[in-house]
Amino acid sequence: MQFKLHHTDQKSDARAGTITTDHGKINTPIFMPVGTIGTVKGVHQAELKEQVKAQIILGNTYHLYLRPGMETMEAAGGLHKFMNWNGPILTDSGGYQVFSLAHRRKITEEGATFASHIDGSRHLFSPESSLGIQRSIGADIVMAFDECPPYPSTREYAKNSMDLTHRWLERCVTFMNETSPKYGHSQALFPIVQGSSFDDLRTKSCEFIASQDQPGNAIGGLSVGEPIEDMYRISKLCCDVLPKDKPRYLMGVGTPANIIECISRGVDMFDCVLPSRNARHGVIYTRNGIMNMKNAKWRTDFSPIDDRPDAAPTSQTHTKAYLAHLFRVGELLGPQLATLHNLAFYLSLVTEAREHIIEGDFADWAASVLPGLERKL
Ligand code: PRF
Repeated sequence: MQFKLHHTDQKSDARAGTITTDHGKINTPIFMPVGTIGTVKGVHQAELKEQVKAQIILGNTYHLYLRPGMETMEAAGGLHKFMNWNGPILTDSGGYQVFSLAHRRKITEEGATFASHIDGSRHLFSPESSLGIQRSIGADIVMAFDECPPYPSTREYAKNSMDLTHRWLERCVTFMNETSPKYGHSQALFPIVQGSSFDDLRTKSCEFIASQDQPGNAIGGLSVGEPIEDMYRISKLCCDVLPKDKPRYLMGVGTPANIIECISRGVDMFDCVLPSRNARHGVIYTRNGIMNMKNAKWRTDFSPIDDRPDAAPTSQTHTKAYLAHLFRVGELLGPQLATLHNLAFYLSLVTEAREHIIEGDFADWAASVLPGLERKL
C-alpha cells in the first residue's frame, strides 16, 4: 500500500491524497461504506460501484469469523471473491465489536474472551488470532487488535488500556512480519491510537503508534459518547502528532458535519454505520438538511428525493412522496433507495471536499455547506 499526499489546505489541516492498494486506488479524503457481514446491507455490488461510487468498503472480523467462518472464507478464496467485490477492503479487528455485541466479555493480557451473540459459544480473540482471521478474509487494510475504553473512563483505566493496546500492537506487528498474505495481494496494518479523552495519553499513544512505522494510522476510542468538542479536539491533537506522509483513519465517525469538521482537522479516512443504518429507518441526508421519510409531510411532496446531479440516480428519478409511501407500507425498496441515497450522498460530499482542497478554497466551501448539513427538514 502506498500513500501520496497531493495537497494540504492553507486555511485548515485538510489534505487530498491517494492510497494505492493491489485492488485499486482510493482518493482521500474518503468515506468507507460499512459491509459488516460481507454485504453493505441492501445494496448489491454493482450499485455500490456504479451508483454509490464506493472506492473501498469495510468488513468486520468478529461477524465474518462467526459466520460464514474462516473455513468457508478460505474455500471461497477470501472476501473479495466470496462477495464479488474487486475493489479495496478494510477489516476492523474484532475487539470493538466484542465489546459492543458479544456477551460475557473478559480482557486478559492474552486477548479478549467472549460468548457469541448468535449462539453463546465461547471464543478468544488475540492480536495473533485477529490478524490470522484478517489474513483469511484477505482485506487490503487490516486493523490492529485494540481495546476501546468506554466513555467516561478514569485516567487510570484509560492509561492501563492504552498500554495494553500498545503491547498488543507489538504482537500484531510481529505477527504481520512473520506471516504472509494468503491470496497473493498485499495487506497493510493500521495501528490504532487510544487514550480516551486525556490529551497527554493521546499524545503518548500517537508517538508510540508512529514509532511502529506502519503504512497508515487510525484514531480509535472517539464517537463513544464524549462531547463533540472533545472529539474534535482529540482528532486535531492526534493529526498534529501522527506522521503527515501516512493516511489517518478516524474510526466510526460520523455525521456529514462531523466528517467535514474532521477533514479540516487532518483526517483522511472515515467509516460509519450512520448513513446505511439511518437509511433503513427512513432518515435521509441532503445538502439542505436531514429528512425523516416517516414524517407525514413528505407523502404529498412530488419533487425528486434529491435533484442534484451528483445524487444517486435513483434519488433523481423517484419522488419524496414515493419514498415516504414505501416506508409507510413497509416495502423493501424503501430501505434500498434510502441506503443508496445516503451512501451516494456521503461519497459525493467527500469527493467535493477533495476537489475544494485541491482548488484551494476548502475552508470557505466547508463553512458554506455546514449549516445545511445540520438542518432538520
Ligand atoms: N477501535 C476499533 N474499531 C472501532 C473503534 C475503536 O476504537 C471505534 C471507535 N469509534 C469504532 N470502530 N478497533
